Amino acid sequence: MNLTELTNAKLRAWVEDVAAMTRPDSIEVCDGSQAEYDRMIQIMVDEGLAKPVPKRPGSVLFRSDPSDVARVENRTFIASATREAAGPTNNWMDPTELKQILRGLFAGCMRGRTLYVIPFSMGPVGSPIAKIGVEISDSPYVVANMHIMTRVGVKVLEVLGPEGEFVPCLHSVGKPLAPGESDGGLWPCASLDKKYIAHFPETREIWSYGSGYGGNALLGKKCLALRIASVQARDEGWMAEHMLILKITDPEGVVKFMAGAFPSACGKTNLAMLVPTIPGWKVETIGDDIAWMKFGKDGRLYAINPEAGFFGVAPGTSLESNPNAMNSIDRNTLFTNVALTKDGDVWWEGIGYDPPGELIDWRGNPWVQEKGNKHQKPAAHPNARFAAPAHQCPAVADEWEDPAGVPIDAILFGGRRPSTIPLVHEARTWNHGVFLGSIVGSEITAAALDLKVGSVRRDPFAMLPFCGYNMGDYFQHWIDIGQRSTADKLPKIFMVNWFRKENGKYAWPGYGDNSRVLRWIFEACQGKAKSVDTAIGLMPTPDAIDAPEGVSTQTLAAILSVDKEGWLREIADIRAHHYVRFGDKLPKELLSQLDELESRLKV
Ligand code: SAT
Ligand code: MN
Repeated sequence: MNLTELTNAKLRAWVEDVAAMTRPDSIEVCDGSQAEYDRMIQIMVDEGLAKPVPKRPGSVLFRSDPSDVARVENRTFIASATREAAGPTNNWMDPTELKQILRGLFAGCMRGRTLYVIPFSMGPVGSPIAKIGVEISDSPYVVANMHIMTRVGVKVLEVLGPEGEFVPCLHSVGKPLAPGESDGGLWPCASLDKKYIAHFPETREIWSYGSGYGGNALLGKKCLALRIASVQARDEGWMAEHMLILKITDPEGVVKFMAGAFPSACGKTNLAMLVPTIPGWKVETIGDDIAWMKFGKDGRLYAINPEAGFFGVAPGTSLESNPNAMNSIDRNTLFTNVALTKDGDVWWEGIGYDPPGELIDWRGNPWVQEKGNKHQKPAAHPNARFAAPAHQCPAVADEWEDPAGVPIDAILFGGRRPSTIPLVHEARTWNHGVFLGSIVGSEITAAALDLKVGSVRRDPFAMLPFCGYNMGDYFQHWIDIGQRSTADKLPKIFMVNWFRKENGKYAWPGYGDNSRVLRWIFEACQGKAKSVDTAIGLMPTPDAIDAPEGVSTQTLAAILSVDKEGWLREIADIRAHHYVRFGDKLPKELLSQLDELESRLKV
């Protein structure tokens, strides 16, 4: 499609302004067709930027620049009008100053390249919960990935119409080409100090320069669906959360929906695609990373997955850890920074089998496994990714594209906590649940970093890198949401911890056995769970959860008990190191939750 076919005047004017600034060789409006996707892949294969993976039909591999392998949090900015609006957990820059720097970088930056206009919908096209964005990018890698991760093209322009609102998302790899120059098979990007992932919350704009990778470049994901959407959600009375969404069905056919927030590397994708070890139970996937939740007329919270694909970490993914993910990526998948086998397949550490002979590693060099050499550099980058369409997941739920969303029965919070936090406990009230979300964190071991044992890196609601405004105000927003409905309709809130250790070893097997905990949560939602009231909240009775194989009754009892001393240390840490950061933005309700918890523990 070309520019003249854009009927939305605001969109057309924006594209024209950007083109005048960035000076691309040509402009293309993406229609979202399979032919367009295939053409993008072909362009990159011809350029030497993509390598076919013949063992997985329709799949290709990309090797990024070593400086461009992950999100860059110290180059990510929330440029709100004031520093206070961004809050203590975000990098703030003055919006006028930042725009000036960016205009300088964007000037002429698309020379020698095509400017792609990518209209996309976050959420099923036309859903009342969905939002439209338009990304301008000079990267065919971004176009192809956006085809998988979002809904792209003509159908989105139709919903947008001549007057509709969209979030403008401007992206460039930041590497203009001189006449006759090409990328020569090398991943284009700018040096680290020139990368900017910039958000302007008041004007709902995203400007991303210099990175081609993942959350820095696929602007619908973390930039729009979390950072900008969290601001819109605050203003409009809904929620944009870093949460998986799953559907769970009991042997009688009763269905519940659960959403869960966990920091990175805590197994969100695995939980969303879990294969239960308890007979007769079924878990199906709605989403693995982001949930948008709005109140329905019935006072319940309805969630959609705004994405259309999975952008998962490859290393560690195997038929054992996550068969549904493995079966989702056997075709039509874009791999980035994994290793390639001689016979045309991908390989990574933790795929579940040894590499079949010599590989090409993620940097493009020959690589032979040196068994027993713990210092050998990995063949796949630890943050190597797959992007696969969600509909390819064998466990995807029928409702995954329901425009109305699914009613959420339970919200789970969790992190990696070797001690203190039990396997599961239930918040007494909504505000108690908000308290639990606000203290989410992962424990740092003395061995790993030279920090005090028991010190915790807090990642409230798993939103630390993704909240587009002051985290104290975000806590308040959660409290306000609880005022908008009644306890019988609001989701019940739970904290889980799959990572308790005993004598240095994991006390709980995790993965499919987490279904045993989900069953108790399910029963709690029905008011049927065997529970005891404790100082920290409601907990399963000793016989409420069946011990999986290899877990003794004593161990299970230990991870289901209240560690009084541990919690008192936890409270002291929250007071001294966590809550103080938010100053007078900390909602008084959370401070009273902390005080009440402390006094309950001290009796
Ligand atoms: O690179 S992404 O931000 O898309 C993935 C992640 O870091 O969670
Ligand atoms: Mn994530």
